[in-house]
Amino acid sequence: MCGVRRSKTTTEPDPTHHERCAAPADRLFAERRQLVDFAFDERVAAVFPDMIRRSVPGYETVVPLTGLIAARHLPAGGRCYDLGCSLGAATHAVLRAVGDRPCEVLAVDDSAAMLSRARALANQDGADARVRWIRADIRDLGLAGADAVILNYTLQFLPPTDRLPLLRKLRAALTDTGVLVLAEKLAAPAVFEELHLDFKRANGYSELEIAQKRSALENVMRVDSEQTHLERLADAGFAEVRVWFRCLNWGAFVAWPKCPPG
Ligand code: GEK
Repeated sequence: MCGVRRSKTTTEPDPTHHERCAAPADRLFAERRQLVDFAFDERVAAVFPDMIRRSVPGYETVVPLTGLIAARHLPAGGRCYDLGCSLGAATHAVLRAVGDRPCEVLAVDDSAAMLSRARALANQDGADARVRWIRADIRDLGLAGADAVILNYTLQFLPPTDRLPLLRKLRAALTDTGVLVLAEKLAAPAVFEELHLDFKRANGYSELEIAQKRSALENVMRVDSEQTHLERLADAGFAEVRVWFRCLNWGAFVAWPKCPPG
């Protein structure tokens, strides 16, 4: 890989961020309720760490590895964007992976509830001056000079027609030695969909919770296949795209604007 740096680190989840995020259990869909579209509001933000850990197979592996990938591309003084940062898990993974190296992490989310919790969590032991928490719609955000862009589990919430324009914007904002990390739920064979439901059941979600959440997400989260992602990233101008993680119907991609991996 060209223009990359090594960092001394581990693939364990960040213990401090992990502990700080000791969130109440997600019971949002446990009682029968009137169907409304899923929103990243205060109720979701309050249980988010528990919700995402019990719902997304591989999340606890993808987050620290995302930090390692980003850190390899961040020179001293480099800039990383965490788009759809929620409570800042990937941002903390990047900081952990870069150690003391100076850098700038711009953590962006359009949910006021998520961002205020992210800020509060980050400030618990004193804010890291390298992070800026920004409330914005990532489609309207001006980006430049990006050495790493993280877009984990967020593209799937944009209207499909907005996805390619966003990826083109990210490609244009990345330096030649930069990297995009993209994680998503994927359209996949029925057997993986079924196994994903088994994963949720094994993590304590009831049939009612699973069914109600699925209905709430129906108009909000639309997933693409692995092939669609690969083709769209190429269309957006990335020279090299690889799948670096797959677990059932979830996956993560790495895309390089110019320099193919070594
Ligand atoms: C993690 N990356 O923990 N602009 C800005 N933010 C948005 C937009 C938008 N247009 N649309 C959605 N979001 C995180 C997890 S969660 C994934 C990401 C999930 C934000 C939204 O507010 C939410 O915080 C995040 O994207 C998606 O690794 O909950 O499945």
